[in-house]
Amino acid sequence: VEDVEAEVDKYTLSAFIISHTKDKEMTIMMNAMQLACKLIARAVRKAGVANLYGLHGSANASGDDVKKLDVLSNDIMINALRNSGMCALLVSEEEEKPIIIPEELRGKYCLAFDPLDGSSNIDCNVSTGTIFSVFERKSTGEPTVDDILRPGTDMVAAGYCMYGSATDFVVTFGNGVHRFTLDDSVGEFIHFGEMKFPAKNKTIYSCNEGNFTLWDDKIQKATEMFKAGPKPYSARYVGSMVSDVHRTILYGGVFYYPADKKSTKGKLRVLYEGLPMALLTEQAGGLANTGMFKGKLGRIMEVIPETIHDRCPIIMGCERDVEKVLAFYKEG
Ligand code: P6P
Repeated sequence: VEDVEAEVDKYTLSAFIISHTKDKEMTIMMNAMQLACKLIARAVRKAGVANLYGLHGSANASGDDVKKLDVLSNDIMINALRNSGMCALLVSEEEEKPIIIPEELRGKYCLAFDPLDGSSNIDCNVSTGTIFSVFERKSTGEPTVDDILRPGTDMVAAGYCMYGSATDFVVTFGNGVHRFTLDDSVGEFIHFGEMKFPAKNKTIYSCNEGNFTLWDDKIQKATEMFKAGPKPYSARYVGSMVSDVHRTILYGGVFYYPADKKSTKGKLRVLYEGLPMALLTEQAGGLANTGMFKGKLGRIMEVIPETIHDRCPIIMGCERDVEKVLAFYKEG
């Protein structure tokens, strides 16, 4: 009995959103979001194997074509959010153009999401995730991209769902970061607690060093500093942004995907990678900076995307380590 009582005392994500936001429309929209993440989690857990069948060009047992997981995840996200009746415009990494919700199903939220970030890792069973950012439209009438081509400081919520050894849902409404873990036996995300950078941050740097020769000399020097010591940092890089950011907030350290000679804006997308992860990082007590971008150092939160798939450089993590990287720019 005690265990059950203890479980009941813990918040489910739904109960948390209601009590934390006291906003009916946000609650309805976030219920659709969590349903989508539960369905994607189930597909990822099951379809990893199905994907192997898919790799041999065969159909699955029921004779259907095996949908690539990222296409399936995209369909799940779009259907759930559209049917919630709370959204006006959706931007997906999988969709070239924004999705305008039909008038009869339209609500006040504009969302950008990557339905399955890091999906290239599925075939080797490395963790992946769904990342989302939420804006509240200011305009009326027909929604346009201007409703979402806005700075991160306009976001009203952001989060991700990580499909790893457990399924973790992490979200902020601008008042702290909260982590939930999926209890499959009841199909509920159970509140795990508030997520913050640790008081004592581990010395970890996380980047794709294969790009080293393409980086500017400041990023190269910062990376050499982490490796040189006096106590060398540990290198940790999953190659799935959700996993690298989740570990960075929980353990400390710095994750960076800087601009380079080939990609002058970096690789990661503003609306559904940079901005949501920057809000979460800042809300957890860290820093999220672009490094030298458009002639200045600046908060990722102040970047305004020029197009819905625009990119920006990323340096995010605990204050100690982000400042160590930025110091090379400040020294000139
Ligand atoms: P690279 C995954 O493809 C992704 O978009 C992010 O999840 C990840 O941080 C990054 O790209 C990895 O890129 O060039 O190191 O493979």
